[in-house]
Amino acid sequence: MKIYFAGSIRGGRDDRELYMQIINEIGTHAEVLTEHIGSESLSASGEANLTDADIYSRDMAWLAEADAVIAEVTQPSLGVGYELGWAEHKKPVLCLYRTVQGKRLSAMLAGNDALITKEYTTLQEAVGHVQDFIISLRI
Ligand code: 6K6
Repeated sequence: MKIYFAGSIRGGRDDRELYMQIINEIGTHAEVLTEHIGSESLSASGEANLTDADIYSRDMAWLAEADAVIAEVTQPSLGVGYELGWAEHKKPVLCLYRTVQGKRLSAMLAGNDALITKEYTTLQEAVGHVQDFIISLRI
């Protein structure tokens, strides 16, 4: 099974380490097409050897190839929003949102029946949501 993991890059890298931990968990059940999203060397300022057009073409090809999408959506990101809009109604999609005091997830995700949205506070909870989602894909 191939999973496309989506997380903020130019939207901000504050949650990078969390992405890496979620990617590691997904990787114990499935192939993660986008492992680089958690990479320390992928900063918000760039992957110098790829043009934006290269990144777009590569990522859209991976998205089309994926069996499902898992997105960490706490840090708002135009790219992640675009990927989710493309994937809805085409693939199963799990959105993980870390509860942050004083903030709320966009209604365009929270109110969207085409997406499974799960809130969490601890990594353990996020891992549980990933496991439940992957089990549901196998049924
Ligand atoms: C990083 C900084 C500048 O250029 C880079 C390299 N860029 C990307 N590499 C890989 N995937 C990317 C890149 N930029 C966007 N994406 C895709 O969009 C990823 O699959 C993420 O899920 C999402 C992040 O979008 P932004 O808007 O936060 O960058």
